[in-house]
Amino acid sequence: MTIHSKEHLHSFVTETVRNTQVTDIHTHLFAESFGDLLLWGVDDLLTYHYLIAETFRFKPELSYDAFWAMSKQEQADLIWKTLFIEHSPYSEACRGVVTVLNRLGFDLSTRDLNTYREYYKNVSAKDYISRILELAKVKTVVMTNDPFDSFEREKWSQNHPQDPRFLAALRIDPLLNAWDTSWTLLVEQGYEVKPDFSGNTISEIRRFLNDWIARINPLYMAVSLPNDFAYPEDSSRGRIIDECIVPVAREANIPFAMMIGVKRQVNPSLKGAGDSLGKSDIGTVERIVSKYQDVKFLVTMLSRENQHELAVTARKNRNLLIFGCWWFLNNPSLIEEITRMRFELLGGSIIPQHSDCRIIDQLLYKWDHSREIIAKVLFEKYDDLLAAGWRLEEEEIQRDVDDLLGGTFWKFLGKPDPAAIAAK
Ligand code: HDL
Ligand code: ZN
Repeated sequence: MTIHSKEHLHSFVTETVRNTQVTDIHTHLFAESFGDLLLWGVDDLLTYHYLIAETFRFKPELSYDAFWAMSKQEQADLIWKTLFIEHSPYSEACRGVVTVLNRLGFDLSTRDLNTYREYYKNVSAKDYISRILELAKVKTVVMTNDPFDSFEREKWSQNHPQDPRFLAALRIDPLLNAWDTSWTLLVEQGYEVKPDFSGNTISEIRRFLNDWIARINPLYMAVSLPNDFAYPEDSSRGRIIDECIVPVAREANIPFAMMIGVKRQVNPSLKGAGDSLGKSDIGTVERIVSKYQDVKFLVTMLSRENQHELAVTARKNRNLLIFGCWWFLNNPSLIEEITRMRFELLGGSIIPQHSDCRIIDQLLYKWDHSREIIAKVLFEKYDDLLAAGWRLEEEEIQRDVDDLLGGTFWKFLGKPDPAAIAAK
């Protein structure tokens, strides 16, 4: 149907973005078969590392060791008291918890954490996963799978039937960022590698990658890289990228995802909350993606200052697909700024958002909050077209939103969207 009015346009765009199922291309979630690797429920929600960092800011007298010695429930109680009772929870990570509890139908007027906990005593992980995916309208979750994690390796070796809603991504940070120690982990797994790359090391690293690709069928290989990541670089990382990652990605026809800009453990006392960021050199992205134009690259960068140049670099390289407002950028003001800039520079050839969820409950807020912003900016862009006399059709807007929320990702992979096929 043709859209003629601003009001019709606004309601159609808003409802379409709110109701279109999404492929969440980067998360730290796991299918139920991965056991304790899957985090869910209000205590996991409250002990999210974002909230731990924010709690310490109001607790100068609290020793890090005293906090880490607490039980998860004791930590959650302290976080709830500090961030939700003693202060209003308007930071994005706090508001997210409020959104989740509200969407689950809890009575927020009581602010009684123990009442909320009661619900979780009577629900199974299996049922809860389905409830959250349905409420959040997330049809596919891409996991972060770590071949260097012995617990996760054991889970894969048990050959559980795979939940089709949870697909894999092969995460290889130790291989690229800590070769001086990770080479021993490959030896432990039966690969004849040497720290000095002598012998069959290069072919054995490729065998390691190909074995894991065969085992978990990842949609892409991924790595997070420091803000001082350089390329080309005469280093183990530079050599493994050129001689292992790129040829394996090419042969397997899967993208290499680079997540650039992390400063790991700037405050080790905060543990998982101890990472920070730094502005990176866009030249590294430019040189890698332009050198290997027959290989596909997914890239997200952590610094706000890198976003404009990343979008321009994507204009120059069709084998580069940029994604998400990652981590410290996943806040309404920055999502709006970055999404508007990307729509203006790249139209729909982007993946505007991923959730990065660690706790499955978070899908409710990370997607609710981002959908509102994507809809707001998208409406503006369509409204500009309407004002310029362009004919707008509902079917075409639905097509565009399907692409933004997963279609562009699957087309970039050169694979059909399995959830779309299953839904037919
Ligand atoms: O390296 C990554 O994938 C990051 O997303 C980190 O996991 C980070 O701790 C995080 O959870 N960001 O949201
Ligand atoms: Zn992540």
